[in-house]
Amino acid sequence: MLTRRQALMGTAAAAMLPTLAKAAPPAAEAGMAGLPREKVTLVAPPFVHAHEQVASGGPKVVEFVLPIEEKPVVIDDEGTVLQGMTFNGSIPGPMMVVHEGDYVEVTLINSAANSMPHNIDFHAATGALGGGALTLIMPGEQVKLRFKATRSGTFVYHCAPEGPMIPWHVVSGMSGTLMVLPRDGLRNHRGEPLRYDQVFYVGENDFYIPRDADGNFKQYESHGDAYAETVEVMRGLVPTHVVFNGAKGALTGDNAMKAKVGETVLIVHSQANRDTRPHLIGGHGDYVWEEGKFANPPARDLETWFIRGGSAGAAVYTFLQPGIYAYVNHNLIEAVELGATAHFVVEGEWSDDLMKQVEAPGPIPMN
Ligand SMILES: [Cu+2]
Repeated sequence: MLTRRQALMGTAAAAMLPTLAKAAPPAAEAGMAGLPREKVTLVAPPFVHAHEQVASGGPKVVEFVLPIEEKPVVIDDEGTVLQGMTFNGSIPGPMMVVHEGDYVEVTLINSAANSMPHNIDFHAATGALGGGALTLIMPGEQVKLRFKATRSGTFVYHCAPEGPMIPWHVVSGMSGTLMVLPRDGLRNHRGEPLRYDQVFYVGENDFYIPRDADGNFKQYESHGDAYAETVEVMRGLVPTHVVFNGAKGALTGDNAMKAKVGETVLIVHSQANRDTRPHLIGGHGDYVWEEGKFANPPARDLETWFIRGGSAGAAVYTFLQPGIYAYVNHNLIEAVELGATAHFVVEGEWSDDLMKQVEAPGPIPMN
């Protein structure tokens, strides 16, 4: 006999609960008691909450609060509306940073204003569907999950409620990234310390907005109204939008990311659903962890890197020239037509040695 809650959660996840509930022995809890705790206030991407690159102490419990908000989101400059689902109100969800050996403790809150069950699957976590089996909550509920960050790297987290709800929630905006830094910070291919001056989190999303008979994007009153037709578009596997930070143009113009010549920037790029190929036009990836896992030495001098759908990669670059750099998904149709373009505005002094216009454009000499 299933309760309504179990029915909504799905029997597989519900069946795991009794076993899992008694799994934590008291000894483990006692060990936790001695650890220092830190409460982190999350910030909206592309920015990342303040954090140490090299851990100054031993492992701790890092506490995050992650409210879920279902809301319409405008995703392009024509006013197209996605029936969005968000962690912390942003698409992508906020980036969280801890160190290897720390415990991540997340309070997930599904507000009563929401209409659906949600949960969270951390690719960085071990067991219980990445925490998904322990975190499924109805509107009006909250849940607290703790897991040990045992592997360093950048890892996607996403909502994964059940069946067809999984891809729908993910392509509605419910994904983000957890970065687990090595305790002694990042290292280059020779094992020497690598530090960054700034970190930016670029979350890429593919959206599937249905069109009406005239080819215009349709708008719906609610998530429920949007569901059936959205799934039809999803099944075609051709996104109508491929964007950074939840909307076409979200990281260009006034919202461009800013840096200075000589500054070293860490760019974390996630795609929870689909492959992508980040490229910094006019720059490079000095050190790139395509798979985002810091136990592996970084590749060097990359022109374009590959982020597998369902993962987050990391690239370090020191800007050498001023100017506006486009940072794109180098499927250029997706970059230009579908929205996957961001800008870095970089101030500083130009190096003629690195590049110089030797002759300005002019007529081809007759001769
Ligand atoms: Cu969800």
